[in-house]
Parts: sequence; C-alpha cells; structure tokens
Amino acid sequence: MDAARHILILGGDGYLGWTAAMHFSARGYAVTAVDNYFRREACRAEGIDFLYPVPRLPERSATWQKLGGAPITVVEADLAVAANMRALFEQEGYERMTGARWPGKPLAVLHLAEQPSAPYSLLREETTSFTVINNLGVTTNLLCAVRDLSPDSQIVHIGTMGEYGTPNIDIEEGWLEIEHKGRKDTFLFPRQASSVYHTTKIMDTDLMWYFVRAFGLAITDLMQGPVYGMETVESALDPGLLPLFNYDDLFGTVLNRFIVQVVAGYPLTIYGKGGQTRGYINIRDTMQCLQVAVEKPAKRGELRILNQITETFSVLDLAERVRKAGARRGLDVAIDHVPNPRTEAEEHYYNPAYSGLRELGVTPHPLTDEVLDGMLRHVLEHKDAIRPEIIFPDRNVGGQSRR
Ligand code: USQ
Repeated sequence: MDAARHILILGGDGYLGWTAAMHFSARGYAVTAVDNYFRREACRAEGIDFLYPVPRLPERSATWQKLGGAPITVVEADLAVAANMRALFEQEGYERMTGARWPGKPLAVLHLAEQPSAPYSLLREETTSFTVINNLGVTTNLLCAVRDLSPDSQIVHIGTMGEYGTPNIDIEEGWLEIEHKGRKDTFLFPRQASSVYHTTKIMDTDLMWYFVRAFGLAITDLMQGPVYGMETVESALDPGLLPLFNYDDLFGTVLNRFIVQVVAGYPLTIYGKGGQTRGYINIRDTMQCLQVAVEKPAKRGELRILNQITETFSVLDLAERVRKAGARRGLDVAIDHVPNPRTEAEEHYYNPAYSGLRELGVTPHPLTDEVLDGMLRHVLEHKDAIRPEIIFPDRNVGGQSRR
C-alpha cells in the first residue's frame, strides 16, 4: 500500500463520512474510516429511524469489497478520548486498533467526527454539553496528535456557513481585511452563530487557527451549507452502500426533509416566514470539494478557508421547487408555515462569496428539476417506511415554544 496516499476519515459512518470513504477508495487511496456510532445511538435514543436501514461500517465495507472496491479499514472508537486519536497516527496503536496493516502516516485527515445538528445541540442540557465537549474534544485531540505525531498530514475540516450567521454585509471566504484608524490587518470574518452546534464550529476554527500559527499545521476549513441527496457514483452501486438519511426535525436537513414530506403527503414545514436563505450543495459536489482540498492542499502554516456551497435559496424558494417537483409526479402537497422552533432571522440580507472551490477545479451541479426528481424516486421506494410522527414532533429546539 502506498503510504503517501492514506486518507484517514474521522466520522466515517456519517452521511458524508461513508460517502467520502468510498469516493477516495474508488480513486486509489488507502482509506481508514473511524466512528463511534454516535449518530446511530442518538437517533435510537430519540426514537428516530433513518429512511432505510443502513448497515454498520464492517458490513458496508464488506459490500464495497464484494463489488470490487479496495478494503476500507474500519475502526470503532471514540475520538474524544485522546489515546484513541493518538493510536491512529502510530503503527503499533493503529495495528492494535484495526487489526490491519499500517498504511503509513495519513496524507490527509478528513475531520467529520462532530455532532452535526443545530437542533440537537439545543434539545436539553445534556445534548448541549455533549455537543460542546465532543466537538471541541475531538478537534483538540486531532490537532495535538497531528502536531506531535504527523505534522505533514493535512487536516481537512468540515466547518459550516452557519459560522458567519446572516450579517448585513457580504460574506467573504473566511477572512476580512479591516482598516482601523489608518492601519490595516486581516482577521477571521466576524462570526455569529445561531446555535450551540454552530458555535462549536466557530471554536474549532479558532483552535485550528491557533495551531496553524503556533505549530505550522496545514489546514483547510470547508464552510459548508446544508447538503442534500444520497446518490453518488459509488453509493448507486448497491442499496447497502447508501448513506444514512434522516428526515426528522433533529438530524434531517431541510431539502432532504421536504422531499420526504412530499412523498408522505405531509404539508411542507416552513419554519416561520421562510425567508431564511442558505447556501446549498449536492452530496456529489461535497465529494468533489473534499477531493480538491486533499489534492491541492493548504501549505504548512496556512489556514485555508473555502465556502462550500453551490447556490443560495430561501426556505420558501426550496419549498416551492419541491412542491412543483412533487406535482409533476402527481404528488400534491400543501406548504405550511409552522411556528419556528429555532431562534434565527427569518428575513435577512445574504450574499456569500464562493468562488474559491471552483477556482480549484470543482464543477458545481445545481439543483435542477432532474436532481429533485431523482431524490423523489429514491424516497418513493421507501414510502411505506416513512413515520410522519417524527417529521415535526412538539419539542423546543432553541426558540419559542410551539404552543
Ligand atoms: N428549516 C425549515 N423547515 C424545516 C427544516 C429546516 O424551514 O423543516 C429551515 C431552518 O430553520 C434553517 C434552514 O431551513 O433556517 C436550514 O436548516 P437545516 O436543518 O437544513 O440546516 P442547519 O440547521 O443550518 O444545519 C445543517 C447541518 C449542519 C450544517 C448546516 C450548514 O445539519 O451540520 O453545518 O446545515 S448552514 O445551514 O449553512 O449553517
């Protein structure tokens, strides 16, 4: 195995992590996927099912190999425990944990091992504190392990556009030049998150920026908007390779939820006025972005920040697009404005820059009618499994009460 091409994926069981594992494996990289199954456990504890059953990593890895893929090494470990993180970067520890041969120091570490949900981070004290401790703990453990054991490994972190919030000025890609009393300097773009989850991502960026300045690490922070879709070239090969897919109010992202709602005949749940505008991205484009970040790396001593979105929509625009896509298949659904369970601006200015990844070679795939129809087709196959009661249960996730 070529040591220079080892990719370590932290959070390898997740929606993006498993999809990335196959993406890099198919392109000749030796992939190690690490996860503690937090998302599965949290969903079970909250009474949430995925849209379809998703086998655990060893089974998915076996399916991938049966279809001709190279072995994806699987590690089940909690990376908030520093010793587990460090073991991944040393031959003896790696071989003990995986039972597989050491593929060498990683060329890149994809850091996706975080609690990813804004509403879950505000559900109750326990989930708030878990989000902070887990997300910052994993990031800190990773930064220390790379600094001490593998400083040439590039870190590619999935950040979030939500770090910037919805400011009344144009959003730049990570940095802003400020002129103050006749002097100029460049700073991280002002951040103002709308949840504890998004705040942990701001804190990740601050930690990474310190480790870059102090220890010369090479880090790319990809500020991603809500992702949609489930099909990539690899996941289309077998139903057992599809990523986990949530449509509940905690872990489901808005477009994936709306598609399921149309199929279930459930009125589309627009939170509040629906003017909330975000940058969206197809899961296929997320894979391209991760690949260019790895293959055109940040330099040692650089924190490179790129905004990872394809186009912007308001929630209302999205609902209208999905409603029309459903109508073309004879699925008629109403659009409902429900009281917003979150604290966020419902009408605001939004103009982010996002040319950096295109300049590095990403070819964006916009949200076309064909893409929407492809998602509907997939979800229709699981229509009978949809549980309408998990779409919009009565719970407060950070805003005013619904009643
Ligand atoms: N929304 C609705 N109705 C719904 C669900 C969501 O109107 O049924 C609204 C939300 O209030 C929000 C927008 O749609 O204004 C996006 O919500 P979301 O749940 O799709 O996305 P968000 O909570 O922001 O988080 C997701 C991912 C997170 C990622 C983030 C990128 O879960 O990991 O960081 O998207 S961003 O939104 O740019 O911060």
